[in-house]
This record gives sequence, structure tokens and C-alpha cells, in this order.
Amino acid sequence: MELRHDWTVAEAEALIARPFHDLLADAQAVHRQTFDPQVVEAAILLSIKTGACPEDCAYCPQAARYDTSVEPERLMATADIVAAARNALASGATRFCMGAAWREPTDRQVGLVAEAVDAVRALGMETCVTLGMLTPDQSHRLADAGLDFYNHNLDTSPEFYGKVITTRVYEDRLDTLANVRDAGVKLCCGGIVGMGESRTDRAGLLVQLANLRPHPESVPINLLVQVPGTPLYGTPELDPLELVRTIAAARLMMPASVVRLSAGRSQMSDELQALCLHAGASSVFLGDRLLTTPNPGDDHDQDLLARLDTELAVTDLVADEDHPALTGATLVTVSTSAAQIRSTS
Ligand code: SAM
Ligand code: DTB
Ligand code: SF4
Repeated sequence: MELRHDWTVAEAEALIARPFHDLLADAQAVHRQTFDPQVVEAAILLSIKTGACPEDCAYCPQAARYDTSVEPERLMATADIVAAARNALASGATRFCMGAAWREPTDRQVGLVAEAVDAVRALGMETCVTLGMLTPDQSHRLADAGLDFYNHNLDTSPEFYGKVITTRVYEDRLDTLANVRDAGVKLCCGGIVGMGESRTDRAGLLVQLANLRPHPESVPINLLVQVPGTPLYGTPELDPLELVRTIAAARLMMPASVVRLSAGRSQMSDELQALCLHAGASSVFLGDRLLTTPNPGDDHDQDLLARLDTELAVTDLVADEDHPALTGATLVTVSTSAAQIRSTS
């Protein structure tokens, strides 16, 4: 399989514009070279520090300057974060993602999050955090705590970025991605579609992602969740098949990365989600809440995964019965509460 890092926007746009069935057939074929189409990875999100963010991201209900229904909350205590992670493990998630509404954390805040990362990892879960911009030292601090992934999205093309966010520039995002990568932490980096961007902008985002070397290991594709009070509320809906095309193009341009169908599933039909999984997405967020907005919930997802004959993945960490924090009872809890679980190791 060829891993390219020299994509042009014209090439990516031509890929997205290919005849729909050709695009999906190729994306599914490439997907099967690396992934088992019957297996879906599950992560669960927790907002560990909510709202009151100084940034002006036009999509975000957590920006202090927009009048949304989000109530600000301080950074959660480590014990409460670990309790939520235990519940996430019990519902079949293998990755626990902790999000904080910061522009950039202080060193003290990074220290507290590092403590939580260490404790969640001890449960046998993969960890991911998203905290805003990081310095090289802060990236190393999190790497030392055993952090598996750092989520930092490029969100859209460089050309459209200034229409959505003015309190930072694209280069700030790229700098943090480089700091995190240099510290040896895997990258979770993707974007949002449905913000009123053009197809060229969606191609531009994919080019930025695919030309990172190496590719981000996780690529979340979010469909804008329109939240009253945010500037993007009321944006004309994107044709859902554009989301499918974007996912298929991401799959083809980053053939070994895990593409996650992220925010926006509550607004999607089951059939649209099935198409997104067919196009090469193989990971979702479980639970009834993302950070501050709704998500389909476990009953709905168990039913959908079963209807698609798919199973939830278990990471090596969780599958490792020698792991000190895991007992047979933990694994039984996981396998009875999630539809069907098997090891990908
Ligand atoms: N403050 C940090 C940052 O911006 O990197 C971390 C938290 S922020 C909420 C994480 C990501 O959530 C954003 O980069 C954006 O891609 C996504 N996001 C936020 N609000 C969204 C919305 N309304 N719809 C879809 N995705 C959204
Ligand atoms: C990502 O790309 N999507 C997740 C995760 N990374 C942090 C966040 C989605 C947030 C949706 C809006 C909310 O719930 O506040
Ligand atoms: Fe703040 Fe992140 Fe929301 Fe932007 S996306 S306003 S940085 S929490």
C-alpha cells in the first residue's frame, strides 16, 4: 500500500468528485487491506473542563463569547475522571478521550491532566486528550504520563479557517501537532464538514492531513452539530452524501489511519452512518453525550452495530489478561454490556 504525502488540492477534489460507486468501491477495497470491515473501534468522550473558552471558534458552544446553554465547569478531580473511565470501559469503549475547553493549558493544568492520564491508562484503556495548544515541554509531560493520542483538529482548509476562527492561525495548530509528534504521542487530527465550506475546502483539509508525515493515526471527521447561539447555527445543511465522499477520500488518502465518524451522528440516519462505515470509517464515539452535545447512546448503537454485523474492537491493552488492573470480571462486564466484542490483536 502506497502512503503518499504529496497530495495536491486538485487531486483530492477530483477524488471526492469521482463517480460515487467507483469512489466507494475503491475506498472499501483499500479499507479491507488493513482493517476488518466487521470491527468498529469505540471511544468515549468526557468533558473534563467545560465552557468559558476564550477562543472564537464559530461552531463551538463552549466559547465564552457565545450565548449558549453550556454551563462552565472547572477541571474535574482525577477520581471523578477515573470513575467515568471505568463506566466507559464497561460499556465497551477501548479509548477514553478527555476534552478541555482551553486555548492553551498552564503547566499546572497539564500536570493534573497527566495524573488523570496515568490513572485511566492503569484501567487498561487507551487515552486521548484534547487541551488546545501545547508547548514542547507540555507535550513531553503528557508523553511521560503514557498518553496514547493527542486530539488537535485542523478543522478545515487553510483558506476557510479565518472565516471560522480568528483568535489563532492555522500555523498555531500545525506547531502544536509538531510538538506532540516530536514528543512521541500519536496524533488524532481531523476536521468538521457542514460549516458552509466548499468541496475545495474539504479537499484542502484532507490534503493538509494527508501531507503530514506520518499521517495522523486517527482522523476524526465531524459533521457540524449546530448549536443555538453559535455563529454557525442556521448554516445550510450539507448534502449528507458529501460527508460520505469526504470519508471515502480520507480513507484513500490515508489508507492506514483509523477514520472516525465523530460528531453529528445524532442527526444522521442509520443508513447514512452505514454508508460512512462502508466508505472507510471504522470508529465511533459511544455514549449519549459527546462533550456538550447529544450522541445516539448505547442502546441505539448496539442495535445499529448488530444490524451491520459488526463487533466492537478490544485493544491489546484490554485484551491482555495479565494487565494488573484487569480481572476476568472486567472482561465479562465488557462483553455482556456491549453487543459483541472480540480482540483485534
Ligand atoms: N479546546 C480544544 C481545541 O479546540 O482543540 C479541545 C476541545 S474542542 C471542543 C475539540 C474539537 O471538537 C474541535 O477541534 C472541533 O473540531 C470539535 N467541535 C467542537 N464543536 C463542534 C461542533 N459544534 N460540531 C462538530 N465538531 C465540533
Ligand atoms: C473530535 O474531533 N470530535 C470530538 C473530539 N474530537 C474531542 C468532539 C466533538 C464535540 C462536539 C461538540 C460538543 O459536544 O461540544
Ligand atoms: Fe475553545 Fe476548543 Fe471550543 Fe475552540 S473548539 S472555542 S478552542 S473549546
